[in-house]
Amino acid sequence: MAKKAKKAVKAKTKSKTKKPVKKAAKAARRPAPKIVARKAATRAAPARAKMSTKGWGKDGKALDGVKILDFTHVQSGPTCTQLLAWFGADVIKVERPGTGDITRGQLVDVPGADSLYFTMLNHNKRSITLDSKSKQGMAVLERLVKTCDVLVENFAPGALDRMGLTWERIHSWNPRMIAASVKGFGPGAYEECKVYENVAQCAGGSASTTGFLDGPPLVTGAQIGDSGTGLHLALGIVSALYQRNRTGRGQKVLCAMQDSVLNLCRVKLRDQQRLKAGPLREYTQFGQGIPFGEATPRAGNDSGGGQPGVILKCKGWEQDPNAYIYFITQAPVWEKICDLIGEPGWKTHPDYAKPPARLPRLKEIFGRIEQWTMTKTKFEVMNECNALDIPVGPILSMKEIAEEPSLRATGTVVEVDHPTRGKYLSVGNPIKLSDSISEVKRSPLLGEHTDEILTKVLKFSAREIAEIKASGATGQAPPKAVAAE
Ligand code: CAO
Repeated sequence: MAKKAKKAVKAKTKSKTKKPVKKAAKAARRPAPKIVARKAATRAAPARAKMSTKGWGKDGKALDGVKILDFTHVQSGPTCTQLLAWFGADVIKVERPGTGDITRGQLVDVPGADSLYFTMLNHNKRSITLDSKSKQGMAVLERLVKTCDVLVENFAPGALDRMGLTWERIHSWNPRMIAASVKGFGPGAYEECKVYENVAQCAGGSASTTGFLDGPPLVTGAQIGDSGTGLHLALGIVSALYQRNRTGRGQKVLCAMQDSVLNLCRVKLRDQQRLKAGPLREYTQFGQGIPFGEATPRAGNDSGGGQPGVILKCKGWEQDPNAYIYFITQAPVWEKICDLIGEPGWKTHPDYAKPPARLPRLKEIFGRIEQWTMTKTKFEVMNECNALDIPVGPILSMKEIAEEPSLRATGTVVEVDHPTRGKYLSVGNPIKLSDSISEVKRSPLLGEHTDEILTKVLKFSAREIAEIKASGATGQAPPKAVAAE
């Protein structure tokens, strides 16, 4: 691709030199910024491929041909490389012989089988076992670096350097290599710290703004520190691949977990600055007359968009902990809400008709709406409100999500078969491309593809492979290959 891009740039430069002298002189008289802009546009234009004649979804995958040296473990890095694998990249997961990714053996539910923690984060990858700290192991790594397009890692700060894989070394072995890292913090006071999910949630501003005003800070169940950072990193990698098409060289990509969490909490930094202009009127505490402090407060279940919203009980709440619905009193549909709950008088009453008048009465208003929602199941509320464009959100349990037919139909929830653990549910690719269809393939067994990678990807000879194995660099003999489903 880069070759094609170079050719295209060359061709354009060539045709320019052939232009008549008159035109060139005229061009030279134009204001400088225009010329600069035109030059930049020419330089940035990627080579255009001929349009495919194959049907949608039948011409390979978005990242076909991209090889990833996947040096990731636990959750943040594996989320990123799993996404890239779903888009067609060949992801080669390098694991320590014997144990592999530590999550293989964490939170085990089927003795002897890889945990769901591991299997649900490592679909569509191949696994090679390699002791990167041995001489032969490093020789294999060198070949991997020279063969792959991207190296992704989320070791503790400095671990890659200690292994001998400094950026300078990687870049000298393969100047096209993109080296992507997840770290807990960016450069600064905390850069040496090891970081896990909840540490990032706390340091990124999520915990201080989550929970109720009268309670302690709370972490959220969504793994915004790990999976959230993996998502950010994947975008960085794809962008670097795109830039490489033009520049021909790789670059470093860094995502700090603190930064990624903060990026997802940007509305809270928005509110921090709005505090200077006075109290945050859309927060429940404003209507309750509770003064604001110096920092963005915990907002309970208030909506971040400025429309009053709360979680209300629905029919069956006494037995079912998830018989609740999120209800937003969005201004444009206020009159429909009044009719629906049997309070048509509120449409014109000065205490209820306009949003500012409602603010000090939200407790009473939502109490009245809840009297109505408690007479219906959350799905009945959803149906009745949606018919009127009133935004509501049923609180779905993981059980309900696992059984939801529409999520199965779109491949967002998939059933996967695994040779040692049997069938299990997983979350498929949440990003749908119409011309790059994702299939979810089971995660690899530890070292399952060691031989295949040494032979077919890295092209080591039989004698070299025997030497590598004899040195112990790949650990014990890999398990018998198991037929892919
Ligand atoms: N062969 C030989 N050694 C290997 C190896 C291999 N194939 N793979 C890893 N190792 C070594 C590393 O080189 C490192 O050795 P040194 O400490 O001697 O440099 C060692 O294994 C441990 O790596 P680590 O420090 O990354 O692992 P840890 O369990 O101590 O820390 C974690 C885990 C996640 C806290 C840390 O990796 C980290 O902070 N990562 C960045 C942030 C991150 O991704 N956090 C999210 C984790 S998910 O919640």
